[in-house]
Amino acid sequence: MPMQMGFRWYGEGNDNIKLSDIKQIPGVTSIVWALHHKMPGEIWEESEIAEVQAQCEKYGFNIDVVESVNVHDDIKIGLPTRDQYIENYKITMRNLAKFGVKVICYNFMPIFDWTRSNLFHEVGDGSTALFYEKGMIQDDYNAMAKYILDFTEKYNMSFPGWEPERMAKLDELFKAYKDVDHEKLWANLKYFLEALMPTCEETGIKMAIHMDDPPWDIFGLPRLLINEENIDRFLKMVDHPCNCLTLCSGSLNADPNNNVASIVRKHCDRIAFAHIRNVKHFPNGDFSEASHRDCDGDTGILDILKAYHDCGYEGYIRPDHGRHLWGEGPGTVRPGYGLYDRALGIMYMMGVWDMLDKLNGK
Ligand SMILES: [Mn+2]
Repeated sequence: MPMQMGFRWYGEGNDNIKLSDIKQIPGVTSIVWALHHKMPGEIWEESEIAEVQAQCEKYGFNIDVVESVNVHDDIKIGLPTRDQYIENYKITMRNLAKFGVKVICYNFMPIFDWTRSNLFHEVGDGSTALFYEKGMIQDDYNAMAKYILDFTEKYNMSFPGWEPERMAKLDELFKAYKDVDHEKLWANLKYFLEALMPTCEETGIKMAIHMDDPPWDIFGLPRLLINEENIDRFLKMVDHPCNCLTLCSGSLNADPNNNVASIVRKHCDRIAFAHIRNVKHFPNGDFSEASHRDCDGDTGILDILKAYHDCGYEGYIRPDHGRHLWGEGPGTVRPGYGLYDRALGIMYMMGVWDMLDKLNGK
């Protein structure tokens, strides 16, 4: 079985991109989806899952990969209430398995999900991309949250991990995380995963943790999935074939010291889901997202794809964020999730992959 190409889709009425558009991109077999109206900790009901499956099935897509089932803060903080939320998570896993779901992507970042200082930064060719200005993301978490939330409000969107209900209680959340240092967060992650592994065995679902984005502590909050050493620790900590990675090349390579291709070669059997994204670095530590073409950024896209191919990767793969092109912009597109650049990214990846197949006589 070859690798399986996916495309992230935010759902009917929640995404301007239509499944019929995605159908026209060569090679896509999986819709990467989620129930975006669900708060962390809520149970995903069978009827809701069935609806998405029926929509995707109409176009011949499977719904094998969910991104994400978000983890409740009480689990990350390690509060006694976490057990109830873990039980809810298991019910959601069982419900998802009934519809063929095989991989759950999630993250374990305290309070903030992915973080950027500009969602529509001019790249220089007329397109825009997500941008991270290091100097802007230092102490004032309220200012950063305000930038994102003003944007979501203005364009009537919500971003996963940036639920306005949670963000309204930022000061409270920071207080709740006050004693959660790196070691405490590792312990809470271990507790969560050890509780879920029997349900993974029962359902066949792999839990695939996304890398932290960006891969360093922000606003004094600890982050764990940031480099090869910590990935080694994570996989050893719960050494189970269902404890897997969503290896996000863009997240990791925001730190230029990370060599994503070497991590692929080391842990290919534990990568359930691959995100391919290119990042361009600036000398002062800022970074911009870039097209998937290898030479447009510094991530080493060709080396990464070759590593997956050499290892006989059979998991799921998707283009991660793309630039906004050809009229895509604020109000018409989810930042990073336009149609065109991700479609171009898929064609680039497919071109590389097909050639590697050919050179290897496949
Ligand atoms: Mn990613």
